[in-house]
Amino acid sequence: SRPTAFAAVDLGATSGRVIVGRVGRDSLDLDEVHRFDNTPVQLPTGLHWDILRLYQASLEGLRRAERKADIASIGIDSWAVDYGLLDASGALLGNPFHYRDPRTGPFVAKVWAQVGAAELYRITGLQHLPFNTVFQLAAEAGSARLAAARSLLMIPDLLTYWLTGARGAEATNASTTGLFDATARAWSAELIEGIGLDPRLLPAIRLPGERAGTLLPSARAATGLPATTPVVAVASHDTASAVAAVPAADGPSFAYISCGTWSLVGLELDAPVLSEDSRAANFTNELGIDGTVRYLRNVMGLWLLSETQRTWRVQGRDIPLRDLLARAAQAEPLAALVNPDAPEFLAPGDMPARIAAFCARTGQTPPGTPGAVVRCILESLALAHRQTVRQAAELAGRDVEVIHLVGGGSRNELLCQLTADATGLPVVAGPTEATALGNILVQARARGLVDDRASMRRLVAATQQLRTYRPAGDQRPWTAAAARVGLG
Ligand code: LRH
Repeated sequence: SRPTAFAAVDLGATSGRVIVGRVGRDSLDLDEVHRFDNTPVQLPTGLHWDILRLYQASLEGLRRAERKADIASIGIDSWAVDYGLLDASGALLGNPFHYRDPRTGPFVAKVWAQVGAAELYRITGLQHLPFNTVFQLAAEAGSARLAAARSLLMIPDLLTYWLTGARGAEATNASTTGLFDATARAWSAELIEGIGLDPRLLPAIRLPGERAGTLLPSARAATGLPATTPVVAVASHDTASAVAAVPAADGPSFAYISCGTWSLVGLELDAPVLSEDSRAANFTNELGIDGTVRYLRNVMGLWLLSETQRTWRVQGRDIPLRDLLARAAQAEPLAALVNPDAPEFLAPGDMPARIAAFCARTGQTPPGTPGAVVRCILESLALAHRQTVRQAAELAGRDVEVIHLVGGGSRNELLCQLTADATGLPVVAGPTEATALGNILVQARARGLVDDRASMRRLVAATQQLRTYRPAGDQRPWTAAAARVGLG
């Protein structure tokens, strides 16, 4: 029989894409029909997403998808934690904030005074990040916008609402808010009321695979797709979609690194780990498909490199990535290192200067050439990968035999090799478009074309290009380097 085509709208922090995925019994092909930049806008109120532009580009992508294939359904995923607020008429109140906007800092203490950091973790199992939805909402408390709000929709749920008119809260993304009970797998009324929010703001939970709705006339006109085209709730948190498409075999225990703007590093578990040790190590228990737990920690990721490149470009030094990576490969190993998760690397800005300041502060000679700066970033990420995989395994009581590195970062050969070297584990790199694959496979499963998680992963492993990096060289310099920057 002929393959069935699905459309995935996948919005990342720096770019978005619309991909047509064709799923057959033994085949899985992706066809990128639209790719666009995602450029946030600095307004007097703070850093915001250009949400209408993202919606417009998604519609344009769906229009191109319609011309390419008979689209069986649509799925939408994006980054986590951010949201739009709707008023009583269903209109969007202002532009959603970008999670890198620094306004939430002072409100962390306020929430901890209301519910307590330990209690927050006991209920939500969520890692502490200053931009978690709960802190963003605390920063809005008492504002006219929040007073006028009748619904809170996470970004993919907001676009789903614009396409279909149906409101819901997809579970994997809801699990990143800090308002979701990791054990009950439902909104936590206790927390929501504890921080003074009206529980009616939060719509009913939808599970990945459930149908959200069909296209409104406005969406139909913009895309040319039939009115009956379903929008399916996928694992709408991009990281959850990526983990769903990790091409791991059933057998050996695997860790994953979903590597793009962030490196999301961890394990897939059946139940949350809510221990005090886990909280101290700041591991998160976010939801995956089929009730799985994504036990992981955020590592700053290739954001450090993309901001470095952007800074150099602004300064008139536009060095292509290929050249930078070639120079980094030749630079002196383990000469200068940073802790990529140091708070000063979170906000947009001059990363080379911040890296130099970090090195100076910690008694290291700052990297002097672009190649050395990039080497510093990639080795520091490899060390953070190593620390996080080891801690996850220890805290969850599991052995890890292989690391699957998926996402855009899997194209970075140097980073893959350094991660293998630092961890002493084989790194299976790919697929690059894991998130879109996970999005499409959940839709295919909802249609009965694939049956379970294991067969989804087998199909990815059998059809996508993967490359294995074996650890080389001596572990000892990595161990010494890790101790130097507190990543041991
Ligand atoms: C990656 C990601 C990550 C979140 C961050 C806000 O795109 O979804 O899982 O922590 O964005």
